[in-house]
Amino acid sequence: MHDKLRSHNTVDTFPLNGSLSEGIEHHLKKTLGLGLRGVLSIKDAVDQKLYLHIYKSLSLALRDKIMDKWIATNQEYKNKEVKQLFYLSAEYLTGRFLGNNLINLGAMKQVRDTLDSMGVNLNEIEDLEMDAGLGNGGLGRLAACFLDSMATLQLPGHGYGLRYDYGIFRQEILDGFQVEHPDQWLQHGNPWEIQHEEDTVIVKFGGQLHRKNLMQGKKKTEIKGYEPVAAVPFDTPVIGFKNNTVNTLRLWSTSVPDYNKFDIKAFDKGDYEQALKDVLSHEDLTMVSILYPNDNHDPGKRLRLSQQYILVSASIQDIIRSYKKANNSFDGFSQKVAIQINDTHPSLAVTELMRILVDEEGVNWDKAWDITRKTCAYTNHTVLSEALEQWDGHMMKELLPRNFEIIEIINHDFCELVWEQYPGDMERVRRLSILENGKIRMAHLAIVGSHSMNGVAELHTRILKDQVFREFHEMFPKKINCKTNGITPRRWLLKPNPELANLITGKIGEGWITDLQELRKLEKFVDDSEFLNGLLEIKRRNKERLKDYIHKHNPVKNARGEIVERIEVNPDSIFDVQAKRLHEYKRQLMNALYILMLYNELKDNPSKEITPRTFLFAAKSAPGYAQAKGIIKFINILARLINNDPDIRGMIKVVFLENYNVSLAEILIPAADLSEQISTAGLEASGTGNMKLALNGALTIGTMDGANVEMAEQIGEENMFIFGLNADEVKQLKSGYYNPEEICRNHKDIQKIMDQLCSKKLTSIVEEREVLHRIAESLMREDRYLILKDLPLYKETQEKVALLYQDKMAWARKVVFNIAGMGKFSSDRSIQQYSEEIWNLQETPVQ
Ligand code: 26W
Repeated sequence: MHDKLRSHNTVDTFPLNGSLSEGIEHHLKKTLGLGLRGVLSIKDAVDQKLYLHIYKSLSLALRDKIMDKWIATNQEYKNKEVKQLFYLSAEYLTGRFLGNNLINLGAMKQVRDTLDSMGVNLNEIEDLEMDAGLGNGGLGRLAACFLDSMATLQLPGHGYGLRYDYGIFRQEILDGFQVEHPDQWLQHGNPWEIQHEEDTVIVKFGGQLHRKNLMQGKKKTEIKGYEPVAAVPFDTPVIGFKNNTVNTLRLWSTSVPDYNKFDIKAFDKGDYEQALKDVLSHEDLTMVSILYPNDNHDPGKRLRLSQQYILVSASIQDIIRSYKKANNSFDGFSQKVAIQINDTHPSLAVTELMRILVDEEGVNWDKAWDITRKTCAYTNHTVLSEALEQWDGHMMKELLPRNFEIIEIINHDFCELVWEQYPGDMERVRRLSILENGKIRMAHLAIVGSHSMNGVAELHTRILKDQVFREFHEMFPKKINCKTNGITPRRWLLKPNPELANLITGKIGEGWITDLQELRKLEKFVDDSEFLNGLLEIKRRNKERLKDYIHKHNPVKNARGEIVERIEVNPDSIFDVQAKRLHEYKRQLMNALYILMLYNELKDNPSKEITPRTFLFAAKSAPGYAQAKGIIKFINILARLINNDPDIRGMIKVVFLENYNVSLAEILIPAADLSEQISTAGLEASGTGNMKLALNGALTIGTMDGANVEMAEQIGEENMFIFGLNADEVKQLKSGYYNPEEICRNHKDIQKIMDQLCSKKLTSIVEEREVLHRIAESLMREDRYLILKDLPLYKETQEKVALLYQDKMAWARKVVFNIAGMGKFSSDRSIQQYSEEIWNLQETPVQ
């Protein structure tokens, strides 16, 4: 029934001319060796139910088809000697490749038809692919959207990252608790990547520094007695939308994994060193690499520092190697190369570029420093202090002696500069210094070593300039700038919501796919009832698809993993979605407290009728983040209580969706009516889920935080549900007087839920009571994120949502304004701005 929801009718542009079947058969028979067991055709593979093999050989056959464009793209960049951008990121949350590549290639329909004619359903094949989950959340997904946009805009831009053996953990919810499993995304191999052993580089750890005297009093620094680690690159094609550009995502691998030795108990407790101990082939340097599952929290671990250095050193060596093939002087380096540092995780790029230029290429220090700053630019993604990376100086000195020394020199020169500009102001020097109290402040290094630092939304950038990095802004008033985040409309509308994509194309043509501002034209149709009904019907079908998914794939499980109950949701209810990493500042807890208040109201007034609502949560918590894990448990306690209470008459339902990842997002987001973007104002740098949900026709309930502010500008505040303190008010309140107990005294309904959390009313299980108690305590003691403060207004606003939902047409009209206002939030626009204002790239079409 749902096939229609997964096929779209943009026109195919990439002729396969029947050669695809030949390609698939070739790979089935020969590459995968199935010829030996009598598989000579696709039909044979179908008969033997070898679907995974069909997935693999289809992907390999498509990769073959892409190869010519990939080669041509590289050639074009080389021949034209264009400037190239290298995006350095510790995370890429790409999700699955097959469907996206088919769309961007313009080959979806042919492949679907080819497979159909052999009795194979493309959707089922797509579902066999494992998600590439090499990221935690927003930052990693942004990197993936940016790659898509660079290729679509025909810009010479590539990604460098790490080929983690384990990506973000697979989450299971057992008895309401989060349980983590290792993500073995490579267990069936990865047909999209190509290993390039010939480009292996050596990354050096530890050792001692030696000075060699050269002529004219010059000195050279060498590292002796270091421990070498080989980094092997794996390349994945990044295909532009219906053009000839194929850029490269190059991920570095250092390992041959041994999954059996992984200590999952230690992993669960947040102890990654211990978890990996037995998997390491070296004493302390990892051979197996794993994504650190922390979002906005700096663990300060040695293993993470070595990962970051492998990424940085291998990438910079690679960049310089290819630069030298075409150039014999470093004078023009910054005119040919741009490096974007995605948060501070790869900020050692600054010192590594200096090290190679000075120590290995013989460039003098001042010139190298000039080149480095002109080449590097840094993006900040967070203002939370616990997320701003600081490395222990001793650790860095031991692991990376020369890079540490270079930091000391850079810092010395920089502090001198501050002192010159602000003579006598020693305190200021201390505040700005890169090294302080034995720690290295990586953001300071990144700012000093770059020509640009950007925030990811206007409000966030303002906070960087006025608060977090105010004195840097004072010194370098042109350096800090804003590049508001965006999302790719290919992955976030065209692919996951083909019916909506078709409806839109039917009204305004398909220009929006590569020029999202075109969506503005939809405003003309706000009074077109056929269009409005179309929107509502499509939403309804997407909700049914999610309903089926939940029934099939998201049952309630007990502690032993046995299925206790299948969940039925009501597609006529409001699908109220909060999907994002679990973090206190994102305030999933405020949402949950509101649910408890609503539940109480229904219990107190047994005949009360409300707009039926399904509260959908999807969130992973960092394994070592106890408070966040407690909130997951709380939501699941609520779900058990409410979903099984006959008094509620099915009017509210709470569902926690297990293992949120890109593929689940592609099902969840098109089905959402309401998008929860309720962070404490000033703390969410941008958010990008807010954009994905609005683009798919969900209305937003949110605070004036991150990119919500700019969404309100584009959509019209009257078409969103904005509530709560703004960033200035939050700042004021935090520096003044705030007493959560007072809120309880003034609001009976809030007092009641606090009492419930502290009593035996919600659960009789001791362990669960402790969880609830800890939550109540955090709220009453400090309420750092001002949840109780914003709760009354949040509740009021939720009541407005419920009322509006009763008027289908009024709701649909707002949906139109939401979709129509999303043009600004295409990552194509973001990338265009990076390119023009930071990187200075040239659009380079491939013939
Ligand atoms: C050192 C540990 C660590 C790990 C990840 C610190 C910080 C991070 C990231 C910065 C967390 C992250 O993903 N931030 C999100 O980035 C998105 C893309 O810019 C923004 O939309 C989100 O608001 C921001 O939280």
